Amino acid sequence: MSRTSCCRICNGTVTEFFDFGRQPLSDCFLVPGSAVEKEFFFRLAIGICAECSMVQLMREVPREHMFHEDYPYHSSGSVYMRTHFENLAKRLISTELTGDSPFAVEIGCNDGIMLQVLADAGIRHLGVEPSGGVADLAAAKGIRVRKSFFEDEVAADILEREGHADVIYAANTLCHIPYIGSVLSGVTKLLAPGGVFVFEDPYLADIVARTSFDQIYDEHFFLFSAQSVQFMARRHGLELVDVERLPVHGGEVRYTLAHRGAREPSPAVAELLAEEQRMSISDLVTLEGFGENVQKIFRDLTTLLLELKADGKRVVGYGATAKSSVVTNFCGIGPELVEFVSDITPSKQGRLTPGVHIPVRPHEEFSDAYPDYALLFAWNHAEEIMEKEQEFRAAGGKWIMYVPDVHVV
Ligand code: DWN
Ligand code: SAH
Ligand code: ZN
Repeated sequence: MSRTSCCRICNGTVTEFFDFGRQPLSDCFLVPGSAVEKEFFFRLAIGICAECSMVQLMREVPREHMFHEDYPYHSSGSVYMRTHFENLAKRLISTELTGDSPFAVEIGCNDGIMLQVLADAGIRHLGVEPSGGVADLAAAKGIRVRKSFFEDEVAADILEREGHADVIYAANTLCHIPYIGSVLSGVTKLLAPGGVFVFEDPYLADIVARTSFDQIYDEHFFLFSAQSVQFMARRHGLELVDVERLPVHGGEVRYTLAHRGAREPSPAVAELLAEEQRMSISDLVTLEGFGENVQKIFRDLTTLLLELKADGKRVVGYGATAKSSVVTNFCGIGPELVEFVSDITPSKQGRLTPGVHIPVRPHEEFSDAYPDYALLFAWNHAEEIMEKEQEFRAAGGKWIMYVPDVHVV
């Protein structure tokens, strides 16, 4: 039985290649004792459009369910990510924001991790951020934030009030927006004739190569490739002029779009497109193979956790990531297998993880009595975390990893 839906980019036919079944909202951490029957669930499945090759979810979750006052993710939690965004901001300042009164807009600025650098440099900027709590954190740092979803009408209003933007930037946000056509028409209006729209998101080829299936969840509506982004850009009079592979969040690509004809595309674009062809990442056969690898991780992880439980070992989760929701709910990993999840984010602590309801505890509970094993849900921050958790290793602790396969280190 094949299932299909209508492509959000081109109205073509999207064919499903993997079904994760019934899933909760990945960033909805419950207050203990609250009405669990009110928890929102939906069927998480993913497919690819035969026409434009955009990989996308089969069903959209209403945006207000995900991005609201209590959105719990704080971008500034990772020191490595702070450096990553600082480097990007400095580069934009020296290459793009060089005119008389340059203006930069960030879509999804969260707690201001990137805009802080522009604000400190005295650059005119505006963050557009619908999640009130994190927007307030950014505003408290002196960053200009507009609390709304970025879309066509909002872009038109910003244009009227502030004029064209020399840079429009979005990190880990564009892939969150099913109504992306409205965002791109807004960008086309707001972007100065010689300006750039730069965005970075998890890269389909890395997800397939590493079987990082937990990048697929409610918030990640699209998984981009150079091929699908180029097609999408052209529909809006934009051109893909540069691509850069990034090591963050398990492998991303930073795409640069400009008005068509405004800039000469870099050779990196053709090179990445050719590599995608070689890897056949947009072939249904490749994506179905990915699905088989996901099933293997699922079986191996469940088996390992059951064995450790039978041996009386203590296992604690590390990082209450949005990504981990699909892992725990797909594999059926609850508090009987994972005692609690350690997380440094105050808004997640004291709550229960979505669906399977594992308690989230502050980091001190991890370091005060190290478990035998830590299941690294924040595997994308492995380098940073392993560096600061050397005492856990020294105390005999072991890490359980599940990307690209299940192994213990
Ligand atoms: O795309 C998205 C990315 C950028 O952020 C959003 N849809 C939601 C969110 O996804 P995530 O929750 O999977 O992101 P992270 O960055 O993998 O989350 C890391 C989690 O781990 C945070 O809750 C903070 C926590 N953490 C920790 O407890 N100790 C992180 C580090 C680095 C640490 O040392
Ligand atoms: N840029 C940050 C945050 C990523 S999390 C980082 O890379 O760490 C995704 C963010 O996108 C959330 O803060 C969410 O509130 C925001 N978001 C979701 N839809 C949006 C939209 N239509 N316009 C602007 N921001 C949006
Ligand atoms: Zn399509």
